[in-house]
Amino acid sequence: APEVLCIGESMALFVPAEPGPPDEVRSWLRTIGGAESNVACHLPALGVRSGWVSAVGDDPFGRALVREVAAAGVDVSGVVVDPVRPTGLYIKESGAQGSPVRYYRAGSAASGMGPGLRSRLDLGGVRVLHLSGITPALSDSCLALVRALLDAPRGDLLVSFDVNHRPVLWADRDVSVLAELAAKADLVLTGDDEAGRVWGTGDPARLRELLPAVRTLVVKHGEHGATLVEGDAPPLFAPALRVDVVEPVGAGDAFAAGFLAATLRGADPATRLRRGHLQAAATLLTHDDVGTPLAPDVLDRLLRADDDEWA
Ligand code: KDG
Repeated sequence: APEVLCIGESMALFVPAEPGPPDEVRSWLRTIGGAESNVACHLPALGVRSGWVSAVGDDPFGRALVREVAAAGVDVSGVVVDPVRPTGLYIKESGAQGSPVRYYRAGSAASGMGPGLRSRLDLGGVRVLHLSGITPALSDSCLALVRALLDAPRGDLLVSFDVNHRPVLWADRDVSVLAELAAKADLVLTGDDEAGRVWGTGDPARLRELLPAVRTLVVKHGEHGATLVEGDAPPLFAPALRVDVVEPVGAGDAFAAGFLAATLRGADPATRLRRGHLQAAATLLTHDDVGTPLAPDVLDRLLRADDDEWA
């Protein structure tokens, strides 16, 4: 059984396969992406069993998604095939300065997920349920699903919530919903920029006060580093690794995977943040949403290095 179950939409991802403005590009490389499946795809390489649940269309992109996520070692047995709605798509106009992302996902199979999915989940042996703020923006039924997951009694199961505020998805929706949902999770990951849009502050101490029931809060400060606020311990900042960014999309998911894996293995707080940064660095160095993990000897050296070798 998976230790970490990630739920959320993944899509076929198209990136230009030749230089030029997107309206002139004729060759596109088709890969896959989606915040939650990105997290799931990182985990097996980190020694953590993972699963991914979503709905895909009964179409070639849906089949490709399921096959390619499974190829990363992820349990995809919970994925539902929607006979009518299609698999969503998105395109990424690559660049180190942030990549404009365009979605073609309205009415997608995953947007048809709803609270009924909860009773079909096999949570036996699952230690972490990983969700993100993308799902509640997809449709009213997806919002109801996320609410149902956060409201159900959960015993020892830990619910992790990555805020992942995507402004285009919230254009017609009330973003305070994200604050309401995050407040019910056990672990919240957020960038300070998106926290500013959701809570009006990216300050870790202030966010801690706004999320009193959240046990573990990680606030990411872009290329500078991240702050962990957990229980009653004083906030802990860890600098990020300095890298020459090729393309940033997916770095947050990589961070979440590294942090979750280290947390499940009982690592100390500083190591958990470093594991997050190292996994993010590997993704920042590629055009891919997931990327290739850094070599084990490089990881070991960086985990033991002094802070001043970092940011
Ligand atoms: O975190 C990366 C994701 O944003 C990307 O893979 C696409 O899931 C995606 C989304 O909805 O933005």
